[in-house]
Amino acid sequence: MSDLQIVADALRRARHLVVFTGAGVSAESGIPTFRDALSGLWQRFDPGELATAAAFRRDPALVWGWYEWRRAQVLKARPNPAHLAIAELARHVPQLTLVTQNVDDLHERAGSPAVIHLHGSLHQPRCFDCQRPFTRLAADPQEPAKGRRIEPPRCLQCGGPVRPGVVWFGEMLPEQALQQAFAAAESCDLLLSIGTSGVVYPAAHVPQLALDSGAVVAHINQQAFAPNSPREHSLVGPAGELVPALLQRAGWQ
Ligand code: BV8
Ligand code: ZN
Repeated sequence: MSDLQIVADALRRARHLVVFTGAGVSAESGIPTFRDALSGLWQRFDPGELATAAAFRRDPALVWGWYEWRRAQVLKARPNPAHLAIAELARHVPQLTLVTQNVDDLHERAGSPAVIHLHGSLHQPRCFDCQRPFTRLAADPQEPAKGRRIEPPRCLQCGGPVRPGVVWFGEMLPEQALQQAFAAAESCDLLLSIGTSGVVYPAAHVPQLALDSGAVVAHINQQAFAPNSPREHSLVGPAGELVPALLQRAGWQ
């Protein structure tokens, strides 16, 4: 029996499904993945260098410009068939917990009701100094021309620089989101890991926790994953094709 059918059968039987997504689920919406966010405007910067508080302190306009460039892309993008199929899954399984590492809002715009954002969101900026939410974000961000920097807006209360509402390297993840994700991984019977390279921790613990807790884990990725257990499967291909195919094989579409 094909891996696709094995996973589709596990999907039909699932009482509690966890869907864990990374940048690959938004790739077919035209959003560069974290690794190839280097392409285009930013190939001369290492995102691991830009996605840090130190980089923001050093050059707030460069980092703010990078995030505004990314936010402009998200606002222009549309959910793709993978986001839509994940939202559809919630209408068929008794319980679905959606956990994402992505900072875009494409899951929400595809209709997924509750999204656990482990690494925050581009759409919730806050003051770098006093942490107050900043609610005056431009509806249509200026797209920085090649290398142009954009001075971040100033906090209305304390005048501090506004930062993106994302979790940077070296920063703690939101405690409640992380606990919810771990608890769901420990109690699910199937976890679909979609479009993630699984290199960033502690988020990358989630699929392993599900596997260690006895769940079936399926990696949906353009790259093949070498399974470590008979309960681990690798479905190779674009998420925009494979997730709808799973829905069909489960007889739900
Ligand atoms: C923490 C938000 C601890 C920002 C992100 C030294 C100092 C400090 C910390 C560390 C350190 N060394 C290691 C660490 C830990 C560090 C870490 O794990 N580093 C890695 C690089 C080794 N982690 C942290 O720093 C975390 N915090 O540890 O705090 C602490 C303890 C005490 C006190 C204080 C702190 C915080 C990490 C959060 C970083 N923020 N995002 C932003 O977006 O700018 S991470 C970012 O990259 C993403 O959110 C994601 O999590 C991660 C990986 O990206 P992916 O989503 O997997 O995307 P990627 O491009 O890698 O892969 C895409 C995949 O999709 C590929 O597999 C590809 O094949 C596939 N694909 C592509 N197209 C498709 C597809 N699949 C299907 N269909 C397609 N069409
Ligand atoms: Zn402030």
